[in-house]
Amino acid sequence: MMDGRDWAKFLLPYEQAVEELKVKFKTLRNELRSREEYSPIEFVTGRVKRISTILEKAKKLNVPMDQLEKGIEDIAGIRIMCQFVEDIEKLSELIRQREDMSIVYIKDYIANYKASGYRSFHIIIEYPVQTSLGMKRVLAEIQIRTLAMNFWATIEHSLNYKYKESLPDEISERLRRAAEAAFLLDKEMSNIREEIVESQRLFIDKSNLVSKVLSDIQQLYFYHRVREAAQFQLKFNELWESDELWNLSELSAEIEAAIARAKRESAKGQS
Ligand code: 0O2
Ligand code: 0O2
Repeated sequence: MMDGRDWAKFLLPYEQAVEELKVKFKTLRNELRSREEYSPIEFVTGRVKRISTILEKAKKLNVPMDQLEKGIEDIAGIRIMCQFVEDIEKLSELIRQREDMSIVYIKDYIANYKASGYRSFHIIIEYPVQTSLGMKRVLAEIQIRTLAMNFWATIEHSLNYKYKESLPDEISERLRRAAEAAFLLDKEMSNIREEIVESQRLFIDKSNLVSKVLSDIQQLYFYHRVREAAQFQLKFNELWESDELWNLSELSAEIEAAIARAKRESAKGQS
């Protein structure tokens, strides 16, 4: 109790905020997983800053002891890990839309990464907690980062903790290079992901086209175009066996034209 403050009581609303926010973001992750089969949230952690680090930070930032609530924004801290860099934007949009917290400001350490190499997207929010004494708004920091950014930050943080300010220059330089490597890893993973999504799309397009060609051939039988239908079936079999299905759209167009001809002639015959 450095300033006669009852720290346990002071930290209570922050503890409540961290617990509630963890539950909310874990629930959001589960909800998105069941609704959309994919969630931009991989996992969520949270912590209340330790008293000693609150005091150190207050000293570093010249925050008077009676201004801690406004001056130290990360007493309550939530960390959300994502698989891909693109998820960070999606997630920050979801946070922007929420009505149970409001954004105070954003620190984009991805676009403007720190000299140390640190990358992460920080959102400072104001969050209302309902206490037995009424509603209290507390500040909280949400750090959003990829798994690679988190891997780097966790190790860099523990080295900095161990060596304090005296990290040898050579190690700092190697850490900066490691941060660059993590950044390239994220980029490569995003590229791989895009290719997977694209090949899944092509696969769906192809299987839709196969269904369409086969049902169009059936239609020709319906118009008694038996010979034509058999010829198209033969062509389809050839393409299928030689694995040249990219020619399928040409065949599909030919069959469509044959159906249109058959329809015209059948209409003429009826009139
Ligand atoms: P699950 O089902 O394991 O994902 P609490 O103990 O209640 O105060 P919490 O959130 O349980 O708080 O613990 P903490 O330490 O704040 O958060 C750790 C959560 O993050 C745990 O999930 C870990 O499993 C998860 N986690 C940590 N590192 C990784 C990681 O590298 N990958 C993945 N996928 N998850 C990680 P839960 O909440 O126990 O649930
Ligand atoms: P903790 O709880 O130990 O993580 P400043 O430090 O003055 O530049 P400020 O006001 O502290 O800026 O806010 P900033 O920069 O947004 O940093 C808040 C938190 O971001 C830090 O909390 C870290 O968690 C993380 N962070 C920022 N820079 C780095 C970095 O270079 N390396 C790592 N590993 N993390 C960083 P604390 O205060 O360190 O506390």
